[in-house]
Amino acid sequence: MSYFNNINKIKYEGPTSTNPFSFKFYNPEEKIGDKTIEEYLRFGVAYWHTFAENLSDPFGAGTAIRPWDKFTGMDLAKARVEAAFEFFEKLNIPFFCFHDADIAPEGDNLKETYKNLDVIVSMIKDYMEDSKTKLLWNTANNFTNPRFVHGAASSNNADVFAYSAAKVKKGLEIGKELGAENYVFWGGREGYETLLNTNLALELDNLGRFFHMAVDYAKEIGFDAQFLIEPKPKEPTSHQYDFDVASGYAFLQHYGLQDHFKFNIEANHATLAGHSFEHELRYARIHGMLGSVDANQGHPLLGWDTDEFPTDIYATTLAMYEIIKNGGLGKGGLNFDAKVRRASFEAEDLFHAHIAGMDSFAVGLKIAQKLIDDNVMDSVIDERYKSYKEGIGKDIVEGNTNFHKLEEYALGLTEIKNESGKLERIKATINQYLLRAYAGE
Ligand code: XLS
Ligand code: CA
Ligand code: CA
Repeated sequence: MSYFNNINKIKYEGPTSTNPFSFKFYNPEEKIGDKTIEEYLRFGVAYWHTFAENLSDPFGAGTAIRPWDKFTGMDLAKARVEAAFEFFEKLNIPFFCFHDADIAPEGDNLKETYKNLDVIVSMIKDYMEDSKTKLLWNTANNFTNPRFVHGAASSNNADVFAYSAAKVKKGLEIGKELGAENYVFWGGREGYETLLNTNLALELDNLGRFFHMAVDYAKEIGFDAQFLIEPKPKEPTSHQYDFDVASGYAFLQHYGLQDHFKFNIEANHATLAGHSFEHELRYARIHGMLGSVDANQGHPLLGWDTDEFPTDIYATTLAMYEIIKNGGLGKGGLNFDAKVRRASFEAEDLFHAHIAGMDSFAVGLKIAQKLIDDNVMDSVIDERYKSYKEGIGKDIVEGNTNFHKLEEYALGLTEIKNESGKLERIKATINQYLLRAYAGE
């Protein structure tokens, strides 16, 4: 059975194509440096938004019309697998990602849930044998069911801690079975509403214990995926423990976990934390902690997690700049944790959305590579920090000075001269690169 029968395989047709079902900039085989664009970008489809999302919002019922809507229960789960692999093939996408709850319905108890998962996982495994699409990461949904009302690994209820551990244990087994390259931890309810009823120290210690047990179990079963923490400052709780990369990194170091994890950075979560996307990427990169990316964007006028498909080329350029500087994403990739808008309710909108995202990142990659080849940002930064290359600055960075010597130096200064940071000049130059790319240069 075909779920998208009037849509053919999406091909690269170049920037002047008028076919909406074609890539204009994403040419998977094109080489950038020593890698193809496909190898660089490692795009993934998010199962939850694309196959399990009905586009409801807090004010209204779902609007999505999907060819698998007529099914329910396990039949629906199976139909979604069939639709997913047809979609992956038509989009020619190398990866996908899922939560346990996206692929199979929960049973009446944990044993039943495992049974449902086993059926679907073995079906996915069969489909993967005939498909080029691999599993970028899987994760446990430890936030939707009411049992997680007080959190999962940070719940006040030890039974919930145990239940959450069991779900992650199963998730690690599934990841191993399907050859997942990463395993993600997003603490959907790991946070608090108010400190008035919260034992902050115990919750954090328990989270640390939980992650150690996950590391131990993966080792025990020989599952060598990269573990990723996905920071998000709020939503659904008012304060989440993995607030941003900086606080997540402090947490990992405090609990001795920093060698076992990297970060999965989502653009919309960065903006929720009051950061730019590139801030989070840069912060992770300079600490050797950039693992993978959830490629989306927030709405500039809304302060919540709108998970839009990424179309802002300025943002994709600055993001790709960090990713190239990182030497790529290794085992990570660019997962479209993004949903079509509520008014884009037709199944073909799922294709338009992914095409837009893939083209936007392909353009971003090409422009960022040019900025790097032409040394645009590095030359600005080198010039701006030149005072640390000689004299007192060199002594500071080489550790050859102290407060006595610095005071003596400062007392001898007759004048301190600063130079312009040239922000507008830099922005104009970046625009020039963007516009030259539009002009096809
Ligand atoms: C929600 C998160 C979630 C994670 C995986 O805001 O983005 O979807 O990526 O649990
Ligand atoms: Ca995400
Ligand atoms: Ca999100």
